[in-house]
Amino acid sequence: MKIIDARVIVSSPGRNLVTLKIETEDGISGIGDATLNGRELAVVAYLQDHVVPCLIGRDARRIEDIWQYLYRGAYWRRGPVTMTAIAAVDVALWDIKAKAAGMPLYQLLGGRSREGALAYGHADGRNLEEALASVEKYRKAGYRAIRVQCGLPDIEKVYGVHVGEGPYEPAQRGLPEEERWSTPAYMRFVPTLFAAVRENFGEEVALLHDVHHRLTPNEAARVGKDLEPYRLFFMEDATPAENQEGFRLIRRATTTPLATGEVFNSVWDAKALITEQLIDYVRATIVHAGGISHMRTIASLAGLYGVRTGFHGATDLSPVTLGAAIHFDTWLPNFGIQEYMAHAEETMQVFSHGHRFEDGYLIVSEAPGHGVEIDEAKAALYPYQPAYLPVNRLEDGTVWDW
Ligand code: CS2
Ligand code: MG
Repeated sequence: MKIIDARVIVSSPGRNLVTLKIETEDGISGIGDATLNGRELAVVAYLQDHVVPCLIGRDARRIEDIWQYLYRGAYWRRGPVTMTAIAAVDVALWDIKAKAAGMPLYQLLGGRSREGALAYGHADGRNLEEALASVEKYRKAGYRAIRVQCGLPDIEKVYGVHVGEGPYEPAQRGLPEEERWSTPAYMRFVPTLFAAVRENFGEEVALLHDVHHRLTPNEAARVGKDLEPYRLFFMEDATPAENQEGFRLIRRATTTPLATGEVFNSVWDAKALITEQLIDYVRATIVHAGGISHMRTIASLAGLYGVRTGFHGATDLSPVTLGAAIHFDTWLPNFGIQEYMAHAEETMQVFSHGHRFEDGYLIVSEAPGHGVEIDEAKAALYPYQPAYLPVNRLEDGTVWDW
């Protein structure tokens, strides 16, 4: 089954998205997501200049050999650009193999382990009143798990709080915007937020929160302790996780479940966190961590240590990643939870899929492959426009983690 063509499709339906399409001599094609928010063109160049020329003529059935060729053969291994490019190839090849076998991807991985993947939605508000109203909206929509993010008094823009209509989109056209942050204001407010949510919505709904890398390990320990009475499903990205050992300090201080890893791109980023059981959920995801093949490595290691997956699922991961993730979630024994942000209407003009949200769960597509397709003609209607994530600063101007 020779690869006869591989092309990179850059499109901006609602936001910049990059898709790799691989075609074989048998007439079967597959697609993979290659989107790296704010650095899209770096992955486009890596694929077009250094990967695609090496793919033509190879056997599309040799997924593992091609993965090893692109990983070990690059010499300069790991990193978000390299591993996103490898992921796009990997997912497209798994899509092709499943289509050739005439089965949905989850069957090829090992079959169903659950009826549906527990999903969490994003409730948010500029203030406590708006945040509570947003939680109510998600409860009425049938979500069993809800992430809650809220603005802070006197802070203009806070991660996870959208302004205006349409889904939350942190990347803004043009050069990076700068935002201001106050850790003390945040640490004072966040227990109040979850006390109010529990008071209004009771103990049953699973609550999640994304700290978004902004605390030191000791500050994270404090917030984890302060949130214990509200029994979160997980507290995410409490501190920048390149300092894996920093989580030892948090773990010693609090029983609030911890999740991290959406910025990870290989198993090596999570090895200590998993083997020392410093986290409860690993958030690395298919598009940025080397595809389905490498995510199986990460998820299998996690499973040995009681760590479950909690795939990152923001709208800057294309519908292709969401589709592939739901297949992976449906199969994986140590699945935890799937982040689910609805993509913009424009995005869904370009991509089609067969999965659905039902009673708080994501139900996988039964179509052969991962079930997601791209309409290249419609994709061409949305040209790329530079857009960047914000840069964060403390109130004294110090650059901080966004
Ligand atoms: C966030 C993301 O969904 C999440 O948990 O951390 O929205 C993240 O900010 C974006 O994916 C960055 O591109
Ligand atoms: Mg996050």
